[in-house]
Amino acid sequence: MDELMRVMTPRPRNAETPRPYLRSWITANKVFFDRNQGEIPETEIDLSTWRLTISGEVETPFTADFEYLLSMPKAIVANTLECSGNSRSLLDKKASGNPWTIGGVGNAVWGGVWLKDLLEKVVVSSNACHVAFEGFDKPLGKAQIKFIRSIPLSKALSSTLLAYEMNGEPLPLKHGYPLRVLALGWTGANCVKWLEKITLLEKPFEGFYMDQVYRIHQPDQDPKTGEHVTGIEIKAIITQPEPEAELQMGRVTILGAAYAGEADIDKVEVSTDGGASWQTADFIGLHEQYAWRHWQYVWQVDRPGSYRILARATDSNGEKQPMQASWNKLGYNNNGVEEHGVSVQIT
Ligand SMILES: Nc1nc2c(c(=O)[nH]1)N[C@H]1C(S)=C(S)[C@@H](COP(=O)(O)O)O[C@H]1N2
Ligand SMILES: [Mo]
Repeated sequence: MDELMRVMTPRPRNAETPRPYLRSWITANKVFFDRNQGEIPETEIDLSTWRLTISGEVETPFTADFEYLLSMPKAIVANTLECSGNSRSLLDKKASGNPWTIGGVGNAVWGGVWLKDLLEKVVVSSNACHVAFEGFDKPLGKAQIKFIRSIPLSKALSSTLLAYEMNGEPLPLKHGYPLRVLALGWTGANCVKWLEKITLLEKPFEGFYMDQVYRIHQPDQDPKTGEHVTGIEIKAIITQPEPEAELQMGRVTILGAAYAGEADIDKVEVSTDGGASWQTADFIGLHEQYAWRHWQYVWQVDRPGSYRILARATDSNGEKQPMQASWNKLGYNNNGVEEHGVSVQIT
C-alpha cells in the first residue's frame, strides 16, 4: 500500500497526517492520523460475536449487541480529534514521546449513539462518578498493560458519543471498528477504540494510562499528582504555506484551522512580521460545535525577504491562545502561537 502518512513508529502504528490533507474541513479516513499504544487488531471482529457490556456501579448490568446499537436513535456529530501529544516536536525544549508536528489532529463526521442513552438502560448508581472504557486491542510490550481510560460521569452524560461510523463509512479497523468512544472536544486519550467494556466507578480508574501518562507534570513531579489531559486546548495551525517554502511576491494565500475543544472559535488573527502586527483572518467552510474552523488570510507581499507567519486564535469565552505553550514533561497540549509559526522566503 502506498504510504500517504508520515509514519513515526510502524508498530505500534503512530502516523501523522501530512499538512496538505489538513486543508479540507473533513479529514478523509485514509489520511486520518493513527495513534496506538497497542496492536491494531488484524481483522475486523465478527459483528455477530461482538458484545458491549456495561457494569460496575449500576443497578442492572447490561449487554448490547451491534444490532441493538443500530436500533437506538442515531446521532451524527462533527468532532475534531487531537492527540494530546500533537505538536510536541515543535516545542523549544524537547519532550519525550512521538515527534508529532501538527498532524496529530483531524476532523470527521461521526455516526453513533449517545453514551447517555445507553447509560439510561442500566440506571447508574448514585455513588458512580467516573466511567471507564476498555477495548479489545492487544497490548504490546512485556508488561502487557491494557489501554483503559476513564472520564468523569458528567462528561459521559453530557457530550460523549459511541461512534460506529466515520465520514459515512463503517468505523475503519484502525480507528476502532466496530465502536469507539468520542468524548467530544476532548483529547484522543479519552476516546478508547475497539470498545467492548464500560465500567461505572466511584473514582477515576487507576492504572498506567491514567496515572503515569496523560497527566500534565514536571520532571521532578510524581505524574500521578498532575492533572489528567481532558479538553483540547485552543490552538491555530497554519496548513499553507509549507514551512521554508519559497514563494513569489504578490498575493499569498495563508490557510489554516483553529479549534478549542468544547469552546467555539471566535477569531483568528495572522501576523506576517513575527508578531509585530496582526490582521483578522476570514473564516471559510463549515461551522459546527466541536469541529475546527478553517480560515484564510490573503497576504499582499511586495518586498522579497524572509518572513515569519504566525496565527493566533481566540475563543468565544474570550480566551486567547498563549504566545508560548506551558511546557510539561511529556509535552502535552502544545498550543503556543510561536511554536506553530511558519517561516517563508519571498523572492
Ligand atoms: N483501545 C485503544 N484506544 C485508543 C488508543 C489505544 O492505544 N488503544 N489510543 C488513544 C489515543 S492516545 C489517541 S490520540 C486516539 C487516536 O485515535 P485514532 O488513531 O483513531 O486517530 O485513540 C485513543 N484510543
Ligand atoms: Mo493521544
